[in-house]
Amino acid sequence: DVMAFRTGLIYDEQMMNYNLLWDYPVCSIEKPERLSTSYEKLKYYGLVERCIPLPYREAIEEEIALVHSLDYIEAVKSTASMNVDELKTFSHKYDAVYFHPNSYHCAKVALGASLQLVDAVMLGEVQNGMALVRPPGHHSQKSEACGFCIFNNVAIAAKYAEKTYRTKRILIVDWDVHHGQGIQYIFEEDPSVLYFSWHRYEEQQFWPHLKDSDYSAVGKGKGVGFNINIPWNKIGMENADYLAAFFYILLPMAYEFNPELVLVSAGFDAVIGDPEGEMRATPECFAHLTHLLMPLAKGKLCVVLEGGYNLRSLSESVCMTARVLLGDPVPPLVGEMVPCTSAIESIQNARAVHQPYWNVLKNQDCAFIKDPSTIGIEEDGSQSSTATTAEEKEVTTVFTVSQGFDEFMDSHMKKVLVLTPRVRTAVSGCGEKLTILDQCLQVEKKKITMEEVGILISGGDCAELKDEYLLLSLGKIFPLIDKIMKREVRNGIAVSSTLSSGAFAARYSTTVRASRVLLLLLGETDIPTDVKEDEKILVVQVYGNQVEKKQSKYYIPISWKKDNEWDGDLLSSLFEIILPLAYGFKPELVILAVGSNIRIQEVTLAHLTHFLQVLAEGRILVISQASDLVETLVSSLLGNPLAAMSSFVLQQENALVLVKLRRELKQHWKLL
Ligand code: X5A
Ligand code: ZN
Repeated sequence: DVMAFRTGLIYDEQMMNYNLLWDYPVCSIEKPERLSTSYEKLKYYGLVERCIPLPYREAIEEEIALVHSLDYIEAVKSTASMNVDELKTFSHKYDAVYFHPNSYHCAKVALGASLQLVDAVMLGEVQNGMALVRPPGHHSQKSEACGFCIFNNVAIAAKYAEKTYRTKRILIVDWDVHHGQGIQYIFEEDPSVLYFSWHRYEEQQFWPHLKDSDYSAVGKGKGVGFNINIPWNKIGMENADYLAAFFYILLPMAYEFNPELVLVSAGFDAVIGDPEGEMRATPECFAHLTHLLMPLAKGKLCVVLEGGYNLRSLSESVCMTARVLLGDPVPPLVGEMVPCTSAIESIQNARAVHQPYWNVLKNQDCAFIKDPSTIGIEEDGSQSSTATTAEEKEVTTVFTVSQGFDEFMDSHMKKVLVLTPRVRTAVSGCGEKLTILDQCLQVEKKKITMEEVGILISGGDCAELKDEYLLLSLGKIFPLIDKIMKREVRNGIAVSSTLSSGAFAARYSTTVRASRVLLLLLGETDIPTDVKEDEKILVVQVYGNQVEKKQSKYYIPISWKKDNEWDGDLLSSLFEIILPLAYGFKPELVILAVGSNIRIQEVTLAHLTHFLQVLAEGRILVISQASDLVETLVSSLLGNPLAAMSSFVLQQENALVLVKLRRELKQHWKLL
């Protein structure tokens, strides 16, 4: 299996050889066990042996100098021969950082490891990878250590990639719970690096207490628009809040930016149990975030450790991230998926302040929210069901003190344990012999009778049943659904001459243990009324011609006003409507039915297929009306890296369709 060995892992015990030598409470949480525990957990889950071990190296001065001043480098170098008193004095010149005689060496190894990872990914030796390093980097600045950070590993990695590989656009995603102000300062005037950070802020009450961490810091000079801050003004942010930030801000902007490399400043201190963050994301949230970043930059993704101070939360989250890098299915998120009022306010304000710089935001609803108490109240004064308040969240605390954190984690991690079917992709009757089909399981078709299908759709409006092609298609589709629902295969694909087979497939799925099915149809076809009304089936139909269709809770038509080249529009609707809706609906199976005469590119369909695999533990059935799309769709189902989209625009007329739809959907659905 080619894909099993695609993820590089860098770790070296050397980076454990420094620690705090005096009493300094703000720094006591940054300890060597952060690395060893993470690595042990990776071994425990059998993930280390599935990765390609990459050798570390020490960074050289020239590389450190890509970001830091020579004076600062000299100063750090001099710490190697200091005694404890000198180290203490030196450390206290900076904010929340400590030095040890071995710090300089470890900082060079941490940076060297990050650069090795960039090399391996850029040279195609691995598809993606993770560097488990300490000290972390994102707070350190040109001439300053800060917040446990000495050299800015990720910022230097970006400069290094630009210099070595002539990379023109790099996205840095900083999902650490602290603001990587160091990275912001280094790139704030640089349009070649898009920096995204969310962070605990509490209206500047939280460390490092900077006005620069607010959403208003959008970059300067040529770099204006290329710095995205999402300040969290409340603690207790949950999975839904983080996902909302990805769907409504990061993903649309990242697609428009079209990076050639993605670097993650991967702190795991936004996870439940972390003493610094006091947030409540669960480890599998990072599986989702990782999966959502993989379509960018042709899959060139480097994850570099930053913070994370609860050893259990840290190590479980590291494992979740590594698993998804390796291509494993993404575990489901448990609990209600509703972002809180305060998170929505921050996200909305970040959208508003960035609206002038990004086309994807141009024709959307992006008003500033000045008074948080008005969120969720419609213009007519009615209360919308969108948000819970942070106070409401307090009530739904995920674990109780009496139960204890470890017990909570034990039972939680059991709940999100996902089996990986041995076979990834099954195909049935996909026509021509493509070599890529050799990597798939070929499934025999079944003979399906009119009667068997007739019971799935009631009433006499089933003229299509007389269509022998429909029965032939369903003969290919039903066995695939059986295999997917029995966990014998992860996903499947069939060619069907008729798009309406999607509706029958969805209905059939509900008879074989799929309690909820998301049916996404691309193209024009009539959907039987009882499928539209079936609350087990959420139907989203996206099509190019302007036929008005009546929307209901479980049937959502998205009809583009401008019906040519709706690639960007489709992905925008995916980020801002379909995925948020689906996360709330929690399907156990996704069916994607792709019509033959839709005006979108193959590469866009590959991206769509990747994103839909974030749902339902990757259980997806693709039905394609056109057989020439099979190769691209199968490749995406197999988890292969995706080509970049040639352009990404949300057309003005279609942005208005989304705005209107989102307003209407608010009546029935949350997370919107
Ligand atoms: C890398 C990181 C946190 C520093 C906190 C200081 N640093 N109070 O998470
Ligand atoms: Zn942090």
